[in-house]
Amino acid sequence: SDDLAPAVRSILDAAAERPGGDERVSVDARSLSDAFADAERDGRVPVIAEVKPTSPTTDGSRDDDPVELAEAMVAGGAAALSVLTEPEHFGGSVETLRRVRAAVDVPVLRKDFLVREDQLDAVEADVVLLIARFVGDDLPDLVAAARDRGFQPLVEVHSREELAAALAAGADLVGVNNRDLGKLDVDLATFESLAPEVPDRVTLIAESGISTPAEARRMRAAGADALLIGSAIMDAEGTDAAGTG
Ligand code: IGP
Repeated sequence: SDDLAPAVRSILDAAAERPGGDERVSVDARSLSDAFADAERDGRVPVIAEVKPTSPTTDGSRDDDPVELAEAMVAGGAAALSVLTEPEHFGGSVETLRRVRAAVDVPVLRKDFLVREDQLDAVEADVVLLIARFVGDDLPDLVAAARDRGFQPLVEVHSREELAAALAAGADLVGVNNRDLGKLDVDLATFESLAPEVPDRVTLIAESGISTPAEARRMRAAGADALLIGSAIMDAEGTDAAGTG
């Protein structure tokens, strides 16, 4: 029914088949909002730096050690990390996330296309991503299931309707993805148009397409509490995590 780029459609089809964990996890999560507050106090823009070995919009794959990259990102000032765990299209794995989380002390987001509650149990993380467009009416249940396990759920939206669904589901951590998963194109105006609709009590993250200090400033000026940056930091090999503002 949903009009998705073929790459995204095949990611989702594979995600629906992916098994969950055998045992229910119970996480002692590192607080994302504390990490953001610490960064602000030190005069750093709160950045979630993403370890993304490859993606449907990237040429080729990087073979840098993800743990070394993650450590460099934290040393460079990243307030938190995001680790892709989707195996087929992003080169991720839950094992990589486990190793990264053991190596750093900042909160780590599990970036994946989770569509079922049991998939939350695959690995411990501090934050889990729930993409409103993909989970549809299951969003409130998945938000609750994530919290029951100790995760901080980050609900990703790209439209006014999805934002309303996220708020109705009780999300207090919302990410606006500037990338349209239907067409895979990026427009920073997406964040600018949705940010004014987000209540102050919600921690608001600008996701995707941020690759220059000017773009980082633009998202901050529009109300971003934090920025989720992948490709630009991967291209800089972790050296630019603190250079965004
Ligand atoms: C990072 P970028 O343009 O800085 O590499 O984007 C992140 O926002 C992007 O990887 C992302 C994503 C997602 C990936 C946002 N939402 C959902 C996979 C699934």
